[in-house]
Amino acid sequence: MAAPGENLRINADRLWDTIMEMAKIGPGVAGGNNRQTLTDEDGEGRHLFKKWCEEAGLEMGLDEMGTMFAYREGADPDALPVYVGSHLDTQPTGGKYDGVLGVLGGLEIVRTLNDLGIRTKHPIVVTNWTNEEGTRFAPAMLASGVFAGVHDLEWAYDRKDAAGKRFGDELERIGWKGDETVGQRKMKAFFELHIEQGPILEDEDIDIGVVTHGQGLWWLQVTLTGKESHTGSTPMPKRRNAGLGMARVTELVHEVAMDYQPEAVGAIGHVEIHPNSRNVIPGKAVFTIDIRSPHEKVLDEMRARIEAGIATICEALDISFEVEPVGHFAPVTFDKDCVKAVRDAAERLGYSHRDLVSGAGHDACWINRVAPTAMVMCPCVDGLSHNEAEEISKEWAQAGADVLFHAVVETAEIVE
Ligand code: HGY
Ligand code: MN
Ligand code: MN
Repeated sequence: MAAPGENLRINADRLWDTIMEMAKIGPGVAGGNNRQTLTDEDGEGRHLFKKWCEEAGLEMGLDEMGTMFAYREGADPDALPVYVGSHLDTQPTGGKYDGVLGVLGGLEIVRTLNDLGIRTKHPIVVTNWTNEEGTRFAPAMLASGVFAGVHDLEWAYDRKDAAGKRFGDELERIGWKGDETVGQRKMKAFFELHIEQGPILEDEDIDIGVVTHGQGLWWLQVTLTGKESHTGSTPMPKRRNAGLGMARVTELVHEVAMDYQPEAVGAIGHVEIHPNSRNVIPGKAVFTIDIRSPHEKVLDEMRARIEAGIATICEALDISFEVEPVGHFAPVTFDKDCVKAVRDAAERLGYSHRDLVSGAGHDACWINRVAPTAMVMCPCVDGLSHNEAEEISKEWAQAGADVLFHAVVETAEIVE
């Protein structure tokens, strides 16, 4: 396949302005975004993305999970399309670039091809996957998981948020439930551009992460049940303190992850304490453990050690426990040819690059099961993400989008 000329580049100013325009929807309180999945703000962001896609001559498809597929014709309509995208939903205290850079980077590819009057043999489809974050409705990467056959559609519709609202009902409420069967689309390849969400590229002053693998993950929801009682008049030996249990499990998760350094991480991010009153000993604690590693064996060992530790902690405190896996994916190895297209593009364009294992999960991790897939990463300031202070430079966005452009266009094959 003829590679695009090294002078073929995207329009960095237009990409940057488009990202800043999207950032106005669902603003956070500290400069980032709160555009959680299936909220009115998510719906508003979808409408804006659809408007831009239609202005670029794309035809919008929508599946039963609300995933958006903006289709650009190819010279050969029977050729399998090349898909490119990520997600527009954010964390409650999210940044402007997590996910958004990958969706709007895909749109910028189309806009640039339109500017240059370039046709490709294979159609190109810019994609916005519903509920990548999993913060309002667990698990993460929900729609791409249904698309890849990992989750059943009805099971996904039944996921509930903290207020007890169903995913399926909320998708209907915001008016973004499509008719297309999830997963029917066949892809020649899928590419995703994403900020690194870690410090490696910036620390090493490298422009591009060529993502060869993604680490695996377990999300374990733990419910500890003790007994509510007065914080003043209940003698210490008689307490059944679920809050203390949660604190000890939090320390346990950290210690276990530290035993497998540098190839493991672990923390507790979501916590609900009941009744959460200043002078009541917590009778119940519900929280989610997030452990990750590039190695399946490490991941499983960590899980086993943590579950055994929870039993020991609860016995000592006379509290009961339940552990429910609410999210999991095995470590991912991305497609060698797609990874090579990314690496060759960075080389051709003169961007410094290095192979990288993704610390975060991405829709690409599931789509890799049903199509040849690879990811492009760019640095982010201090490696910070899932924080409103998340920041990248326009140059980093340009480097990432240029490499994405070349990888996608080379795979879609330019028609002279
Ligand atoms: O959890 C993750 O890794 C992703 O940000 N949803
Ligand atoms: Mn993301
Ligand atoms: Mn994220």
